[in-house]
Amino acid sequence: MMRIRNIVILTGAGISAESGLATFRGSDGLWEGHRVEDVATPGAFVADPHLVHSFYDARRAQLAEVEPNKAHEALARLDAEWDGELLIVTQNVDDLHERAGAKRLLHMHGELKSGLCLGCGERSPVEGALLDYPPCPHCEQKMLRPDIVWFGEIPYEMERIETALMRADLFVSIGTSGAVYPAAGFVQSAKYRGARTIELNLEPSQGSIFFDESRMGPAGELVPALVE
Ligand code: BJW
Repeated sequence: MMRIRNIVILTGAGISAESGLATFRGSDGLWEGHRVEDVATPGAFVADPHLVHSFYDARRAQLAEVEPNKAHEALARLDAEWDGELLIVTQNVDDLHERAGAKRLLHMHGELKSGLCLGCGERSPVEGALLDYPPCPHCEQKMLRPDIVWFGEIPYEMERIETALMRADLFVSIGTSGAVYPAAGFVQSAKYRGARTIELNLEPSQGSIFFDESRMGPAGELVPALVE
């Protein structure tokens, strides 16, 4: 049995589902009532900034009503206790991993509680509504857009992720459908480098065949069981 030192964990919307946040592609998916292309592309923001700001402002406000669940808490415990390398790469734009206490974490698709300045390109924390057009704290211009990686944009920290994947002995994917690249390809990168690969999901993901092991069920049960 290979000794595990370096772990990469990829999380998706399914890990936050038991906290009450909708996933993207489920039957109660977030996109119901919104066409993806209406809100999740740079072109859509240019065409209708009011609609896009309203959508993300509502989701940012919803964060105050939800709490991290057992899966977030289990990963935070693993982060605190694991003395090898560990990186939690989340596709989620919520803040539930950090509220559970995770530190070795990056948000590859951006964050609801951040704004990206169209003037100076700086990222800054946002608490209220971007529809109020708050000024950028760096350049003072009222040009903040949601700091969300939309289709056609390059996700954050790809180099750091690729480096971690190259060093990983274990890759765990939790609550993601495997429908969106480049995250959907991480399992193949990790496997190519020799990592053991495990998926935890309610149902087989689109990349299920690439995993050495698939455990099906709710993240709130499967993640604590994996970590303990
Ligand atoms: C549970 C559960 C429970 C439920 N317990 N499980 C053709 C081929 C390949 C690629 C492309 C292509 N055409 C275009 C592309 C690229 C494109 C892409 O992938 N498109 C696809 C539609 C094909 N990708 C991009 O444009 C990306 N950028 C890019 O590729 O740049 C080029 C580049 C990159 C790197 C290197 C070099 C070049 C950017 C993608 C940005 C994605 N953004 C979004 C929207 C954010 C806005 C927002 O939040 O509103 O990010 S899309 C949306 O999907 C969101 C999510 O992070 C992402 C993934 O969704 P996720 O998390 O998997 O959620 P679901 O709902 O799909 O799945 C949930 C799962 O949980 C399900 O399986 C459930 O069963 C499960 N579940 N409850 C456990 N309790």
